[in-house]
Amino acid sequence: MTVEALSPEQVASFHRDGFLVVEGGLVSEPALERLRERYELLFDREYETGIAPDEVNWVRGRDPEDRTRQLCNGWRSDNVVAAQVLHERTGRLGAQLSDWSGVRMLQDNVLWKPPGTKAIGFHQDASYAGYLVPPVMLTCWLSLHETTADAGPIEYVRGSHTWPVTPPERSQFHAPEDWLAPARASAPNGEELDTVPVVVKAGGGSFHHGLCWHGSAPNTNASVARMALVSHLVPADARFHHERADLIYSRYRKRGDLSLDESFFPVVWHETGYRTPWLAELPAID
Ligand SMILES: O=C(O)CCC(=O)C(=O)O
Repeated sequence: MTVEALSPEQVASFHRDGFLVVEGGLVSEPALERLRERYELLFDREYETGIAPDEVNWVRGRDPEDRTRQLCNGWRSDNVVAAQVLHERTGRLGAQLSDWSGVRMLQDNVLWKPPGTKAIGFHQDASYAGYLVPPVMLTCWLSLHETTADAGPIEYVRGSHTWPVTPPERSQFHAPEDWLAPARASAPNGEELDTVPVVVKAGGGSFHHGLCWHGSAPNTNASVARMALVSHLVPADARFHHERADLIYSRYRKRGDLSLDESFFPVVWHETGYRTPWLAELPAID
């Protein structure tokens, strides 16, 4: 059974902690196996649509085996991934938590963390959103495997969504030795970090506020491969900043028009019932 709405208690706990863990039911059973198969193809650079993801941070044979395998905007390359990260359910639940009237896809992440892979440095997603107005984000993290605390699942610093935004330290993102250091350095008055690993069933996951500090420890579990699929969402009415640019994503900014084009940033859910029309062409995966 999939989760179609969140309870008032779940919404309250998201606002209190800056994240919400959902034990299961965010990905349907039939979709799980189909999605896992797509990871093999994507990291072999076999792209169903003929289009490469916007960022390819690991390629088999090119990059060290102990790195977390990561792509950004795998949905442009693969329609099954697109059907999941652009799912209406994700948008609807995201809107419930954020109080936005509509939700738009900014960017996905395809993450694969086999045993022995290193950490992802702690960061705030919204610190990467300075090229947008408003510079906010809400993230949905889906696990395609059952997770354990030692398998390097995403981890949150409880309550850190109330801390100020800190500029991103890109060199500390992939495989840092001290993955918690950026969060520790940002903690007001040297506050102890209350970290919470997301331990869920396959198909479970979490939502987090754009300012909530998070990352993941190395995968020290000998048998859990740990694949995750992430939707970074923004309000449906978000626009490009007229001046501040992102090195990669501002390539989609048109001259004389600051709107986010729905071919690249589709509206996945809106309270009016609107959803970007081409999303109806994606395969049914549930
Ligand atoms: O899955 C991970 O290791 C980290 C994911 C992440 O940073 C994110 O979802 O923003």
